[in-house]
Amino acid sequence: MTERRDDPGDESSVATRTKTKTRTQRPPLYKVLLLNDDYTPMEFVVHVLERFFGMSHAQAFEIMLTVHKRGLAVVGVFSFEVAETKVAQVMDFARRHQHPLQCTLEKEE
Ligand code: TYC
Repeated sequence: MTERRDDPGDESSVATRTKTKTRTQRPPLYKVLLLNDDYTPMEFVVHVLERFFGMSHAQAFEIMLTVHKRGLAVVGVFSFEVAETKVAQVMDFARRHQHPLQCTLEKEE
């Protein structure tokens, strides 16, 4: 006699039933970090934060001071494409004005 694994009366069919696990897939996010240096003027950094990160003057000034005092700060969290674009825009703008300002991205855990 042939054993039928899909026979509902057969105990083995219960154990082999597939459970579908639904996991919500979040797209990875990236922090954009601004780094301190000794040469970039404070007003230039404030302008960068207003121009590329849509901050108010007060907000931009506060973040600039955080970077100045602590060495770095997260200035925004974005998708990879947006984060990469922000970094490129800041680095290009700083380079064109001959300031050594550094901006980088880091994947969020
Ligand atoms: N440390 C700079 C100064 O004293 C100011 C500064 C702030 C530079 C933030 C870079 O990301 C920076 N002129």
